[in-house]
Amino acid sequence: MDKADRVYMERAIELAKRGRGWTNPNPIVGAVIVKNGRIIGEGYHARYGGLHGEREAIRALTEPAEGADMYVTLEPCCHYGKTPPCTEAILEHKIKRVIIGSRDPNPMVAGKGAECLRKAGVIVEADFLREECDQLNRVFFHYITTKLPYVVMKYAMTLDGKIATCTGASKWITGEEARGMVQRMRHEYMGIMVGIGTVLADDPMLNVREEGRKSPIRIICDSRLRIPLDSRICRTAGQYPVIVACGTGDSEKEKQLIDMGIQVISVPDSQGRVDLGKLMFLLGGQGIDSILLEGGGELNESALAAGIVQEVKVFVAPKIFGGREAKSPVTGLGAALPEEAARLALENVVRIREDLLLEYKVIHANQGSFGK
Ligand code: AOF
Ligand code: ZN
Repeated sequence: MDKADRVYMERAIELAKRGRGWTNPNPIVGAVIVKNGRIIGEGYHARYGGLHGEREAIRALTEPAEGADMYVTLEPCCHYGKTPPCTEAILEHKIKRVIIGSRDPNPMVAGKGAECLRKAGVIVEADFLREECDQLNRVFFHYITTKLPYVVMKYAMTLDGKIATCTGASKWITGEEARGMVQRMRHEYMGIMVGIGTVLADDPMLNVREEGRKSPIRIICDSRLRIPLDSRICRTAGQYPVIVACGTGDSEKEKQLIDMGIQVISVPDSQGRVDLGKLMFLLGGQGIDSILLEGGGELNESALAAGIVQEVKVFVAPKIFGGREAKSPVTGLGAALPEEAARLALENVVRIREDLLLEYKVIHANQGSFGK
């Protein structure tokens, strides 16, 4: 593989990214077809249920693809799903060589796509820029293998670890650009989840206010169904879907919420609170592959303790609020000893003007007595 191969695969990766937020729970995929050192077709999976990236590239061909190379970020599928197998289209168009980034862990495809092409005489080069390609579909890989949503905990705090001042004021902690980034981030997840405390304190909308982006399903963890019927979330349930998860329910309130078009899921744990593990199982079953968890502190701690969080994204603003009563991002009981801490691995540091975005992968969330 040489420099040109890298350039074409990088192009396929860029194309794949355009589908972000639109293909869930399916993957984002980009493909580039090259003949005699020129791109003769390129495309990406743009919408859930639409043509796969490979077929989009083929559809865009400007000349016959016979003898051409295809660079594709994910192993081509070989099954009949919503669309016919991409391997068939590749063979029909007599593409000679297929360069694949990620392997597809979908049991219907895993290894079979590449094998089907090889058997038909196509040269297949696998694992090319695999790490970069795998980064594109972390959510898909997690969801297709576990059927559980990929949960990302996100919060913004000051340098002294506060998410609000001592009076509860939190607008704003980070700058405008970092806040814009959060809006774009929300678009990439199928669900956005908060605890009832956040709804009672801030009466948030939890939608995406940018043109051309979609809003996630709003999921509220509300053990005792305290959500006010006149909260902005409830009032806009017809426009942006809402799921309220409760523990010990209240059938009258439940009925009122259902009448407003809200889905109520009752998943009590032994203490009558929301059983987050069970909730994730049910949300995964509904096709929700990804959730952005936006607090508050109690829910964040329960989520870490329940082991449902895969990633943590922290915005850090160059401010210090101070104040004994000022809220912090993770509360609950917390760890008793440093060795019982939730353990994370730093993956990325991004500077956004004066703010920082720190991205971590969760290694051990519920070790020792953390959260117990
Ligand atoms: C996509 N887009 O570009 C590629 C996919 O439900 P279907 O029939 O659209 O098939 C979905 C599966 O196809 C998906 O889980 C993945 O394994 C494979 N490849 N899917 O949505 C694409 N290349
Ligand atoms: Zn396909």
